[in-house]
Amino acid sequence: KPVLPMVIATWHVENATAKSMEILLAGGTALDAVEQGCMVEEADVNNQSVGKGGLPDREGNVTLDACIMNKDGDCGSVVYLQNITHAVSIARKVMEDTPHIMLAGKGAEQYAIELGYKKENLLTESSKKAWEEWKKESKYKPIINIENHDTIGMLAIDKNGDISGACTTSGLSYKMAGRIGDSPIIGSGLFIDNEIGGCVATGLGEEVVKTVGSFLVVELMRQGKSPQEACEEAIGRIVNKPNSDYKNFQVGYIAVNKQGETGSYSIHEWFSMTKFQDGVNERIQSDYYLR
Ligand code: SD4
Repeated sequence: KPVLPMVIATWHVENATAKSMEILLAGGTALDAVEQGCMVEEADVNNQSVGKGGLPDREGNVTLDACIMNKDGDCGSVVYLQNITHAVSIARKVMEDTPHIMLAGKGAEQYAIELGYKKENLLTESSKKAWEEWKKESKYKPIINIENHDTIGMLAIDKNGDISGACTTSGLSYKMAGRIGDSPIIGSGLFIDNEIGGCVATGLGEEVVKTVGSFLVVELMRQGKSPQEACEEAIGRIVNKPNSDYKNFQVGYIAVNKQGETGSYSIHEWFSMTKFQDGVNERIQSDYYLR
Protein backbone atom coordinates (compact mmCIF):
# COMPACT_ATOMS: atom_id res chain seq x y z
CA LYS A 1 0.00 0.00 0.00
CA PRO A 2 1.51 3.36 -0.96
CA VAL A 3 2.32 5.87 1.75
CA LEU A 4 0.03 8.77 0.94
CA PRO A 5 -0.01 11.62 0.43
CA MET A 6 3.22 12.08 -1.50
CA VAL A 7 4.79 14.50 -3.94
CA ILE A 8 7.81 14.47 -6.26
CA ALA A 9 9.38 17.27 -8.26
CA THR A 10 12.15 17.75 -10.76
CA TRP A 11 15.50 19.06 -9.47
CA HIS A 12 16.29 20.30 -6.01
CA VAL A 13 13.22 22.11 -4.80
CA GLU A 14 12.62 21.17 -1.17
CA ASN A 15 10.76 24.40 -0.42
CA ALA A 16 8.32 23.64 -3.20
CA THR A 17 7.71 20.04 -2.12
CA ALA A 18 7.36 21.22 1.50
CA LYS A 19 4.63 23.62 0.43
CA SER A 20 2.86 20.86 -1.49
CA MET A 21 3.05 18.50 1.46
CA GLU A 22 1.62 21.16 3.76
CA ILE A 23 -1.42 21.39 1.47
CA LEU A 24 -1.74 17.62 1.19
CA LEU A 25 -1.49 17.03 4.93
CA ALA A 26 -4.17 19.64 5.52
CA GLY A 27 -6.44 17.49 3.34
CA GLY A 28 -5.92 19.45 0.13
CA THR A 29 -6.14 17.87 -3.29
CA ALA A 30 -3.17 16.83 -5.39
CA LEU A 31 -4.22 19.57 -7.80
CA ASP A 32 -3.94 22.29 -5.14
CA ALA A 33 -0.64 20.81 -4.02
CA VAL A 34 1.06 20.88 -7.40
CA GLU A 35 -0.17 24.38 -8.18
CA GLN A 36 0.99 25.82 -4.87
CA GLY A 37 4.27 23.96 -5.01
CA CYS A 38 5.05 25.31 -8.47
CA MET A 39 4.13 28.80 -7.29
CA VAL A 40 6.94 28.69 -4.75
CA GLU A 41 9.50 28.39 -7.54
CA GLU A 42 7.72 30.89 -9.77
CA ALA A 43 7.99 33.53 -7.05
CA ASP A 44 11.64 32.70 -6.26
CA VAL A 45 13.79 35.22 -8.15
CA ASN A 46 16.84 33.04 -7.56
CA ASN A 47 15.44 30.31 -9.75
CA GLN A 48 16.40 31.67 -13.15
CA SER A 49 14.44 29.11 -15.12
CA VAL A 50 10.98 29.72 -13.74
CA GLY A 51 8.60 32.64 -13.32
CA LYS A 52 9.91 35.88 -11.91
CA GLY A 53 13.66 36.18 -12.41
CA GLY A 54 13.62 33.71 -15.29
CA LEU A 55 16.25 34.22 -17.97
CA PRO A 56 14.83 36.00 -21.01
CA ASP A 57 14.74 35.14 -24.67
CA ARG A 58 17.36 36.68 -26.94
CA GLU A 59 15.42 39.94 -27.17
CA GLY A 60 15.36 40.31 -23.39
CA ASN A 61 11.74 39.23 -22.84
CA VAL A 62 10.88 36.72 -20.12
CA THR A 63 8.23 34.42 -21.56
CA LEU A 64 6.63 31.64 -19.55
CA ASP A 65 5.20 28.23 -20.40
CA ALA A 66 3.15 26.18 -17.94
CA CYS A 67 0.54 23.47 -17.74
CA ILE A 68 -1.48 21.50 -15.27
CA MET A 69 -3.46 18.28 -15.41
CA ASN A 70 -5.95 16.82 -12.94
CA LYS A 71 -7.23 13.39 -11.95
CA ASP A 72 -10.05 13.52 -14.49
CA GLY A 73 -7.66 14.03 -17.38
CA ASP A 74 -8.59 17.69 -17.75
CA CYS A 75 -5.76 20.01 -18.62
CA GLY A 76 -4.90 23.64 -19.12
CA SER A 77 -1.85 25.47 -20.33
CA VAL A 78 -0.38 28.85 -21.14
CA VAL A 79 2.40 29.51 -23.60
CA TYR A 80 4.50 32.60 -24.24
CA LEU A 81 2.94 34.35 -21.25
CA GLN A 82 4.62 37.64 -20.30
CA ASN A 83 4.46 39.97 -17.29
CA ILE A 84 2.63 37.52 -15.01
CA THR A 85 4.55 35.52 -12.40
CA HIS A 86 2.17 32.67 -11.69
CA ALA A 87 1.80 31.00 -15.06
CA VAL A 88 0.72 27.73 -13.44
CA SER A 89 -2.29 29.42 -11.82
CA ILE A 90 -3.37 30.88 -15.13
CA ALA A 91 -3.05 27.42 -16.67
CA ARG A 92 -5.31 26.07 -13.95
CA LYS A 93 -7.89 28.76 -14.63
CA VAL A 94 -7.76 27.96 -18.34
CA MET A 95 -8.54 24.36 -17.43
CA GLU A 96 -11.31 25.12 -14.97
CA ASP A 97 -13.00 28.25 -16.19
CA THR A 98 -12.66 28.43 -19.96
CA PRO A 99 -13.89 26.19 -22.78
CA HIS A 100 -10.24 25.87 -23.95
CA ILE A 101 -7.10 24.06 -22.92
CA MET A 102 -4.41 26.48 -24.10
CA LEU A 103 -3.97 30.24 -24.24
CA ALA A 104 -0.98 31.99 -25.78
CA GLY A 105 0.85 35.29 -25.40
CA LYS A 106 -1.30 38.40 -25.33
CA GLY A 107 -4.52 36.47 -24.89
CA ALA A 108 -3.14 34.58 -21.92
CA GLU A 109 -1.91 37.84 -20.39
CA GLN A 110 -5.25 39.51 -20.99
CA TYR A 111 -7.01 36.61 -19.31
CA ALA A 112 -4.69 36.87 -16.30
CA ILE A 113 -5.43 40.55 -15.98
CA GLU A 114 -9.17 39.86 -16.18
CA LEU A 115 -8.66 37.43 -13.32
CA GLY A 116 -7.16 40.25 -11.26
CA TYR A 117 -3.45 39.52 -11.67
CA LYS A 118 -1.18 42.56 -11.86
CA LYS A 119 1.41 43.03 -14.57
CA GLU A 120 4.92 42.68 -13.23
CA ASN A 121 8.35 43.10 -14.69
CA LEU A 122 9.73 39.56 -14.59
CA LEU A 123 13.24 40.53 -15.72
CA THR A 124 15.32 40.95 -12.57
CA GLU A 125 18.59 42.90 -12.52
CA SER A 126 20.64 39.72 -12.33
CA SER A 127 18.80 38.05 -15.21
CA LYS A 128 19.18 41.25 -17.22
CA LYS A 129 22.91 41.29 -16.52
CA ALA A 130 23.23 37.65 -17.57
CA TRP A 131 21.41 38.43 -20.81
CA GLU A 132 23.62 41.46 -21.52
CA GLU A 133 26.65 39.29 -20.94
CA TRP A 134 25.23 36.66 -23.32
CA LYS A 135 24.52 39.28 -25.99
CA LYS A 136 28.22 40.08 -26.33
CA GLU A 137 28.70 36.83 -28.21
CA SER A 138 25.09 35.85 -28.81
CA LYS A 139 26.02 32.20 -29.11
CA TYR A 140 23.02 29.99 -28.67
CA LYS A 141 23.96 26.75 -27.07
CA PRO A 142 21.84 25.19 -24.35
CA ILE A 143 24.06 24.44 -21.38
CA ILE A 144 23.61 20.98 -19.97
CA ASN A 145 22.10 21.09 -16.48
CA ILE A 146 23.10 24.65 -15.72
CA GLU A 147 20.47 27.33 -15.32
CA ASN A 148 18.91 26.24 -18.58
CA HIS A 149 17.38 23.28 -16.82
CA ASP A 150 15.48 24.12 -13.71
CA THR A 151 11.98 23.83 -14.99
CA ILE A 152 9.84 22.67 -12.15
CA GLY A 153 7.60 19.72 -12.77
CA MET A 154 5.57 18.23 -9.92
CA LEU A 155 3.48 15.12 -9.45
CA ALA A 156 1.39 14.55 -6.34
CA ILE A 157 -0.92 11.88 -4.97
CA ASP A 158 -3.35 13.03 -2.32
CA LYS A 159 -4.81 11.04 0.56
CA ASN A 160 -7.61 9.80 -1.68
CA GLY A 161 -5.06 8.31 -4.05
CA ASP A 162 -5.78 10.82 -6.80
CA ILE A 163 -2.94 12.07 -8.99
CA SER A 164 -2.35 15.52 -10.48
CA GLY A 165 0.66 17.21 -12.05
CA ALA A 166 1.96 20.59 -13.14
CA CYS A 167 4.93 22.06 -14.90
CA THR A 168 6.20 25.66 -15.18
CA THR A 169 9.22 27.28 -16.82
CA SER A 170 10.68 30.32 -18.49
CA GLY A 171 11.95 27.86 -21.08
CA LEU A 172 15.42 27.79 -22.52
CA SER A 173 17.35 30.97 -21.88
CA TYR A 174 18.13 33.08 -24.95
CA LYS A 175 15.67 31.11 -27.06
CA MET A 176 14.31 32.69 -30.21
CA ALA A 177 11.42 35.07 -29.66
CA GLY A 178 8.19 33.10 -29.78
CA ARG A 179 9.78 29.76 -29.00
CA ILE A 180 7.61 27.31 -27.06
CA GLY A 181 9.06 24.25 -25.39
CA ASP A 182 7.67 20.96 -24.17
CA SER A 183 6.59 22.17 -20.75
CA PRO A 184 3.13 23.50 -21.73
CA ILE A 185 2.47 20.68 -24.21
CA ILE A 186 0.25 18.04 -22.64
CA GLY A 187 1.74 14.61 -23.27
CA SER A 188 5.23 15.98 -23.79
CA GLY A 189 6.15 18.04 -20.73
CA LEU A 190 3.48 16.42 -18.56
CA PHE A 191 0.96 13.64 -18.59
CA ILE A 192 -1.36 12.25 -15.95
CA ASP A 193 -3.62 9.24 -16.08
CA ASN A 194 -5.23 8.74 -12.71
CA GLU A 195 -5.60 5.00 -13.32
CA ILE A 196 -1.90 4.55 -14.07
CA GLY A 197 0.34 7.38 -12.91
CA GLY A 198 2.05 10.53 -14.11
CA CYS A 199 5.25 11.82 -15.64
CA VAL A 200 6.91 15.18 -16.10
CA ALA A 201 9.93 16.17 -18.16
CA THR A 202 12.77 18.63 -18.01
CA GLY A 203 15.65 19.43 -20.32
CA LEU A 204 15.76 20.30 -23.98
CA GLY A 205 12.07 20.56 -24.82
CA GLU A 206 12.48 20.02 -28.54
CA GLU A 207 13.79 16.52 -27.86
CA VAL A 208 11.01 15.71 -25.41
CA VAL A 209 8.32 16.72 -27.90
CA LYS A 210 9.81 14.52 -30.64
CA THR A 211 8.98 11.42 -28.62
CA VAL A 212 5.94 12.80 -26.74
CA GLY A 213 7.95 11.85 -23.69
CA SER A 214 5.60 12.06 -20.71
CA PHE A 215 2.76 10.29 -22.47
CA LEU A 216 5.21 7.61 -23.50
CA VAL A 217 6.32 7.05 -19.91
CA VAL A 218 2.73 6.74 -18.69
CA GLU A 219 1.87 4.33 -21.50
CA LEU A 220 4.92 2.21 -20.66
CA MET A 221 3.74 2.04 -17.06
CA ARG A 222 0.31 0.99 -18.34
CA GLN A 223 2.04 -1.89 -20.08
CA GLY A 224 3.46 -3.02 -16.75
CA LYS A 225 6.79 -1.22 -16.49
CA SER A 226 7.84 0.30 -13.18
CA PRO A 227 8.23 4.10 -13.16
CA GLN A 228 12.00 3.65 -13.22
CA GLU A 229 11.92 1.25 -16.18
CA ALA A 230 9.51 3.50 -18.03
CA CYS A 231 11.72 6.57 -17.59
CA GLU A 232 14.75 4.60 -18.76
CA GLU A 233 12.98 3.31 -21.85
CA ALA A 234 11.73 6.80 -22.74
CA ILE A 235 15.27 8.19 -22.49
CA GLY A 236 16.33 5.23 -24.63
CA ARG A 237 13.90 6.35 -27.32
CA ILE A 238 15.74 9.68 -27.50
CA VAL A 239 19.32 8.48 -27.41
CA ASN A 240 18.75 5.60 -29.80
CA LYS A 241 17.38 7.75 -32.56
CA PRO A 242 19.53 7.77 -35.65
CA ASN A 243 21.85 10.79 -35.47
CA SER A 244 20.72 11.74 -31.97
CA ASP A 245 22.96 14.49 -30.62
CA TYR A 246 22.25 13.41 -27.03
CA LYS A 247 25.82 13.98 -25.86
CA ASN A 248 25.10 17.69 -26.17
CA PHE A 249 21.76 18.00 -24.46
CA GLN A 250 19.99 16.91 -21.33
CA VAL A 251 16.55 15.38 -20.88
CA GLY A 252 15.26 14.08 -17.56
CA TYR A 253 12.00 12.40 -16.57
CA ILE A 254 10.41 11.75 -13.21
CA ALA A 255 7.42 9.48 -12.84
CA VAL A 256 5.08 8.04 -10.26
CA ASN A 257 2.61 5.19 -10.54
CA LYS A 258 -0.71 4.63 -8.83
CA GLN A 259 1.07 2.58 -6.17
CA GLY A 260 3.19 5.59 -5.21
CA GLU A 261 6.39 4.07 -6.61
CA THR A 262 8.67 6.59 -8.28
CA GLY A 263 11.39 6.70 -10.88
CA SER A 264 13.73 9.22 -12.45
CA TYR A 265 16.28 9.03 -15.21
CA SER A 266 18.23 11.40 -17.42
CA ILE A 267 20.76 11.38 -20.23
CA HIS A 268 23.53 13.18 -18.37
CA GLU A 269 24.70 13.17 -14.79
CA TRP A 270 23.43 15.58 -12.11
CA PHE A 271 19.72 15.36 -12.65
CA SER A 272 17.81 14.95 -9.43
CA MET A 273 14.33 14.58 -8.05
CA THR A 274 12.94 15.87 -4.78
CA LYS A 275 10.55 13.54 -3.02
CA PHE A 276 8.39 14.18 0.04
CA GLN A 277 6.78 11.05 1.38
CA ASP A 278 6.25 9.54 4.82
CA GLY A 279 7.71 12.57 6.61
CA VAL A 280 10.92 12.68 4.59
CA ASN A 281 11.63 15.55 2.18
CA GLU A 282 14.72 14.49 0.28
CA ARG A 283 16.72 15.02 -2.85
CA ILE A 284 17.33 11.85 -4.81
CA GLN A 285 20.17 11.85 -7.29
CA SER A 286 18.98 10.40 -10.57
CA ASP A 287 20.56 7.53 -12.41
CA TYR A 288 21.60 8.42 -15.97
CA TYR A 289 22.41 7.01 -19.38
CA LEU A 290 25.87 8.44 -20.06
CA ARG A 291 27.81 6.51 -17.47
C1 SD4 B 1 12.00 23.84 -22.26
N1 SD4 B 1 11.96 21.84 -20.91
O1 SD4 B 1 11.47 24.94 -22.38
C2 SD4 B 1 12.12 23.28 -20.85
C3 SD4 B 1 13.41 23.73 -20.30
C4 SD4 B 1 13.77 23.18 -19.01
O2 SD4 B 1 14.72 23.68 -17.01
O3 SD4 B 1 13.51 22.06 -18.64
N2 SD4 B 1 14.40 24.01 -18.24
O4 SD4 B 1 12.48 23.21 -23.19
